[in-house]
Amino acid sequence: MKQYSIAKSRRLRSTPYTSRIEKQGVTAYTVYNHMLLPAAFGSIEDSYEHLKKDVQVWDVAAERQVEIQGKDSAKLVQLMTCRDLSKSKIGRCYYCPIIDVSGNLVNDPVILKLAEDKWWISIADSDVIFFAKGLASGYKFDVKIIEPVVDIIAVQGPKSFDLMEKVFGKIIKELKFFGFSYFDFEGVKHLIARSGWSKQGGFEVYVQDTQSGQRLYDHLFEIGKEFNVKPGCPNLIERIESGLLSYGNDFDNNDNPFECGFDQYVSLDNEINFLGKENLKKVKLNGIKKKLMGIKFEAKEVSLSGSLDLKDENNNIIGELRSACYSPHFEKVIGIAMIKKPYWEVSLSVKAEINGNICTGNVCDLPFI
Ligand code: THG
Repeated sequence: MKQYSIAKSRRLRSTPYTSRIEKQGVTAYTVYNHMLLPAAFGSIEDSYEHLKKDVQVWDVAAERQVEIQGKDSAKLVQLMTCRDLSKSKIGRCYYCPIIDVSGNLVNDPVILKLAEDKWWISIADSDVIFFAKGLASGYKFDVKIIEPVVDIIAVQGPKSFDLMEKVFGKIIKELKFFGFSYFDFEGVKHLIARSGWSKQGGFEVYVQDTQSGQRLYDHLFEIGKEFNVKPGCPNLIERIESGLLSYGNDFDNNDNPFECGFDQYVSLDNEINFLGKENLKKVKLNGIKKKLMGIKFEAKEVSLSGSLDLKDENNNIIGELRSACYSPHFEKVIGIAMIKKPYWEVSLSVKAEINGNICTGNVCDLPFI
């Protein structure tokens, strides 16, 4: 396949770590929240094997924060998400679908409760800040909304615990999954959460002091040799096998949370008040007509640059393939697809044209592993 370079500009924002990852051999970028997000350092299969075995440091500054502060901040945050945050605690992260009036998804961020009146919405790739500002103005909320200077470094993989202990001490291993606290590096406090966009374990450092963050980035490589630390990035294979969904790829503003399997994050029957609640009640009553499922194909290679029609044996279109990769674990191509009712049977046989060849596959449940 012919390769193209990406034209940089002010509009396509760099990160504080861009010059470092370029020295380290980044080979592909994607664009996420109008910012560079590394997509490969050479072979993604090699990176996948390394991520499952050792530890990687990722420039995920493109996971931008929308900061909501002020007297009405809790009201505004709850208005945006269908997840019940009434019992949320300071020092915890919450995976929260953001929903519009129609009940469709706007984003699927991690929300951090920093104080009773201060929240960070750690967004996927859509402009949540304008949605938040529009709501705040329409509802006349007393809030301040900004995109603060926060540039996340993720440390992911089974050896991330030992690497992070070497920098921050034993205490970092006491962090619970989706908890966060503040840890010292060379006299600077950094907010660190036990989270990250892989299922191999790890941490995310929400860097606010850019210079200290850059020193931390370098330090992780200096002291990480014994753990075979390497630069990395969110890995397509690992995230599909693990069932981590991607806004804009697997689902978007034409899909609702029930269609995406987010049922456990939707609360309809209590006191909470969010934007799309009435429409989601109707969806729940009437039932959904499409849903995300997995597909396994008898193929060894795939690269998607859009969605791909899926057909049954009689050539009826049964849905669309939205993400796919070759899975070393299953030794075949696997993918995430939006499947129309009534084609939701596990092991239903499907066809798709992949790289010019008709491939056959079978529907399965998510997650794959
Ligand atoms: N970390 C931070 N910000 C982010 C992401 C991240 N913003 C963009 C994107 N990733 C948002 N999407 C997700 C999707 C899944 C998860 C986190 C962010 C995730 N899910 C866990 C799971 O599915 O097992 C836990 C969910 C839960 O609470 O049960 O981690 O990665 N800062």
